[in-house]
Amino acid sequence: SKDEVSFGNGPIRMRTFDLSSVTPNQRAELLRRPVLKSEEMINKVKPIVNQVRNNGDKALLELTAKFDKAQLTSTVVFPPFPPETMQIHTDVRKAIDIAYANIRKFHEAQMDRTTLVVETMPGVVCSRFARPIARVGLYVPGGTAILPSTALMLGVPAQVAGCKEIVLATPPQADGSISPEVMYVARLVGATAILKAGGAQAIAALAYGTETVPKVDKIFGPGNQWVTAAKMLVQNDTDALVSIDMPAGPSEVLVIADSTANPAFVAADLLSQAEHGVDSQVVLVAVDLTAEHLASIEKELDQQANALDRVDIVRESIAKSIIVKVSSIQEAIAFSNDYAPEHLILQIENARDKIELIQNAGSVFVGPYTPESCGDYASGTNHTLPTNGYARQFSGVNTQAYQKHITSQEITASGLEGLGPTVATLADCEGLQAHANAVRIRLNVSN
Ligand code: HSO
Ligand code: ZN
Repeated sequence: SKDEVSFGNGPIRMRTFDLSSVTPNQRAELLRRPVLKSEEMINKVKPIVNQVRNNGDKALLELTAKFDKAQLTSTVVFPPFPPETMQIHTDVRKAIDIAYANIRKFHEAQMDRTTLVVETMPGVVCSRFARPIARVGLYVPGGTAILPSTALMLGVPAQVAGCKEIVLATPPQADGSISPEVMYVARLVGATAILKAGGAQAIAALAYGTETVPKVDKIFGPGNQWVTAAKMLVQNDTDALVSIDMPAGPSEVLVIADSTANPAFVAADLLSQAEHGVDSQVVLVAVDLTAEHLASIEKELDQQANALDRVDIVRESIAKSIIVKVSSIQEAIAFSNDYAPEHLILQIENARDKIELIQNAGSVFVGPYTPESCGDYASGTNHTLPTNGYARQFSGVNTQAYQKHITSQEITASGLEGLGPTVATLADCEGLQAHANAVRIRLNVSN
């Protein structure tokens, strides 16, 4: 099966399948993601979430000592943040500033500033307008990499949408500090509080609030299985009254490459996703490639992988990754649409013309000079995207995810004369007399 692989010390290579010779069951197997065991995880996080919910800051401090090895006396930091907590290298600051500007530009353009006004019948005017979600929580994972980029991706749309409270949660180092790059971004995006906590305990604190942690209305951001399970749990608790951006799973890329693809570029893109974690999902769909072309991609993959600091992670994720051979672009895109990848990279001839065929993907990277890394950091698009096949029904994080829409209607006396009988008839039909009365009482007055 697709999951049975070993991680020896041999060449770092993917397993190859020819789509023309697999059975429908095998094809379904190739499209499958690792099982997330969400129910089991939700049961595991429940005690942690309840602990924070019942004991607030005390529980949060205990859990942070236990899981992050940090002995804190307080778990929240409010602005202004001390300058020494934001000291970063000049080159990094300049890079963050450029990324911020691009992300901001793209996310400002996404904001819904319109008021929709539609007269559905004479004298019956319906409208719709957006308002920011007042209080948002942004979860920036810790783990094997520090992620100021995720702080940007979650914080910029919150700032642009006009959210009043922006609480950024991230696990502290053992010394109790937060990475200065993340702190710098927190200030840039106007975070109103930093929560020094991670995992399910951070999600619980954001959902319910504590003595010091402000409660939020919606929680955004990626995370491990604990974080995801906690988000799903609190979302279903009407006492918490909180929503979430989307369910998250391990990060993914699907690259479609044809005979025009540069083997080194293809290999580099596969590896950029593979280095995220041992559970990263990496798929190469090879469109009618010669054996030599495929061999040079595999050679590049092995060579580039061995030169990476994170070679051990890559060895594991690449061993679980697959090459799928197909004979046409149509077949390739059909497979990709069924897979619904978080990231889709098109290293094919006339890539732009093929976009209209794409039905399911979080974000698309078009042509040979568009590596996923650019979207991960700085092109302007968001990198918090649906994984696990959820690109079928979810969009990535975007500015409108920080807004909600209100509808409104205004009806004139003569408008009600036109519409009222319809409403009264439907109310009678449902046996809801008071509804019908609310119309008839007005029609009687105006007559
Ligand atoms: N590729 C990740 C985002 C990221 N990459 C952050 C680098 N830093 C999301 O799938
Ligand atoms: Zn990445």
